[in-house]
Amino acid sequence: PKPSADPPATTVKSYACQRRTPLKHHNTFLTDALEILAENAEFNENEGRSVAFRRSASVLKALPHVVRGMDDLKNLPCLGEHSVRVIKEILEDGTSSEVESTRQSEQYQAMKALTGVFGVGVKSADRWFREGLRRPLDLIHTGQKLNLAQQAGVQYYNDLNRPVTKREAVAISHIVEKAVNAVLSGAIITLMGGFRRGKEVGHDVDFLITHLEEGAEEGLMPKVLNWLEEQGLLLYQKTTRNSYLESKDGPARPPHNLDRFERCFSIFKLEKGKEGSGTSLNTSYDSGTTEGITGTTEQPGPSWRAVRVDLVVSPFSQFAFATLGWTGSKLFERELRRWAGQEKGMSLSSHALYDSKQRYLRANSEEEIFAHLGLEYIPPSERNA
Ligand code: 8DG
Ligand code: MN
Ligand code: MN
Repeated sequence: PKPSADPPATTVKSYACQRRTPLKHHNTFLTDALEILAENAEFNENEGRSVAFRRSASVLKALPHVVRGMDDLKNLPCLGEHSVRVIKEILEDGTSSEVESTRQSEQYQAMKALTGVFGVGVKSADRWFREGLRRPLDLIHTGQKLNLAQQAGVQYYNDLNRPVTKREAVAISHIVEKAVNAVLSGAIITLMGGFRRGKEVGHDVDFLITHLEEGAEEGLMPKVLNWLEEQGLLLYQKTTRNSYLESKDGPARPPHNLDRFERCFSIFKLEKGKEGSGTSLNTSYDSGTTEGITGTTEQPGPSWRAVRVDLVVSPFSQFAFATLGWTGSKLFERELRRWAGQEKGMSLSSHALYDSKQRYLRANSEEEIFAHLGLEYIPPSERNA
């Protein structure tokens, strides 16, 4: 057969969970812009608009080439009229006036700064913005009433807004392993979230903890936290039952399963110089002031930093679902649940999958869950939707 004149047009599937999205892609100049608009829509509590921009951006992340002209957008799914207009403007003028004015706007900047405080959501940030507050320190200066999470958020603001490196994530892994092993032998600890998808930095470190022996994981979270507390490694923690979205669109499940599934938002105290022990590399996250050998020189700053850590405990029977649910990205997760519901009449959560007849579908691996959903398996490194 003769080669055709035109290369085949790139086909992109419409759900993010049907396609491969690498961490590094070719269209950051467009996706960054669309994600500013998505973020701004979130600040205005317009979820529909925010998701539309995120879906558009995500499609461009999956393309194997740079978008150079409007022709490159032909046949692409999910690109709404508004997103197309923004893309067109950037392709023609180099920038989008809407994106630039959003970026410069007092509201966007204040909302970004205020929601950048751990424990502060859009609702509080918006109320403070309307009261004239602009920066995290304004919360202190105007004597706002803050809950414990927000107090910690303000106190450790600088550290928590400094990216966590892979090296630091590994150091935290060692601490979590030590803590878990001290209170229960044979537990399995897995790094989740962005680091599992291959990211080199993150805003936090996410862990999933389970045990091969069903039930052995019960009561583990408080014991681990006690141990960490005694060692002086915890700056803040809040444990909750993991009932994420379950009550809204989740299936009926035995209540005892829900009861023992726990999560913890925490802030760890990580000693500087502890990260990367065992290698001669000494890449410090700051201005290069960390000495290779600690204790022999005066440190100009504090000898530790604060790091956000999320811990989740799952019974082994739910481990595959929890693994899939905590790997991300957030959009990938959202699209998986949308696919399950809209295309298969199924119901997926980080605990279970139920088919259209409310029958529980067992799975021992992520691969089995994708298969139940009729999806090609996408490895974590390609879930950066
Ligand atoms: P980052 O920290 O590097 O910024 O990126 P990330 O690791 O992808 O983001 P994350 O905010 O730490 O979220 C990691 C995954 O955890 C994400 O896929 C969504 C999931 N997740 C939450 N909250 C909850 C929850 O309450 N329940 C469940 N099941 N999953 C959640 O963020
Ligand atoms: Mn994370
Ligand atoms: Mn997290």
